[in-house]
Amino acid sequence: MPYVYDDQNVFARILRGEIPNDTVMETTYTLAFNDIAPQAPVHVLVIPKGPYVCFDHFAQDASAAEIADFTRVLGEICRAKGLQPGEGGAGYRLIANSGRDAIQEVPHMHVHILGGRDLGRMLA
Ligand code: D5M
Repeated sequence: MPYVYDDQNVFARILRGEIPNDTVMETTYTLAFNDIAPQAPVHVLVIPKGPYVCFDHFAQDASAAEIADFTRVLGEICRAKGLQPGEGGAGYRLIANSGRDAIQEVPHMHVHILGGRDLGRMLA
């Protein structure tokens, strides 16, 4: 089945400047902003600027440059927030809810960066 992108979703509207956001970092291909309902002291959403519905759509259709940029932004934010476990930070969790079973609310590919507290075990 082809991916169908709904350009009225809230992140599409943020990208068009129709809704404000609390930007953390912006590059040519990627935007990162604070989650409106933070679940941890650090809760940043990282989205590609392209119209991708979910992670597998992004992985399939995005260019190598978009994917590299997105991945680098994720790492840069983890470091900028002091979360990097190798250098004194206490770690972080990346989550990409995709589709119905994951209860993806916003149908624009995004990765949550969570950190700044003990996040507990996710897989039990
Ligand atoms: O999570 C979607 C996330 O998007 C959820 O944590 C709330 C957040 N959200 C929704 N609207 C906004 C705006 N306007 N700014 C910032 N964050 C927002 P999901 O993975 O789809 O379940």
